[in-house]
Amino acid sequence: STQICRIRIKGMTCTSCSTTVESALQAVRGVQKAQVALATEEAEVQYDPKDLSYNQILEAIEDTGFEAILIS
Ligand code: 9UX
Repeated sequence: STQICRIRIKGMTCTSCSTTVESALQAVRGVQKAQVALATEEAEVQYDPKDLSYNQILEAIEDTGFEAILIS
């Protein structure tokens, strides 16, 4: 199954920042698709809720050094 969450990410200032976050998300088991937009400071992540919760997605982002806040 698939869930989608949107997350605000604080502190990204360049495309290298957003690529780092996007790659980290794509490497998490259970993440099916991850897109990070620098301009809007938002990530949209598709994931299988059997594999992980949105909290683990927030943690994966914070592990890259940026603040993550769940939008929806
Ligand atoms: Mo470039 Mo983004 O050093 O932090 S990766 S600004």
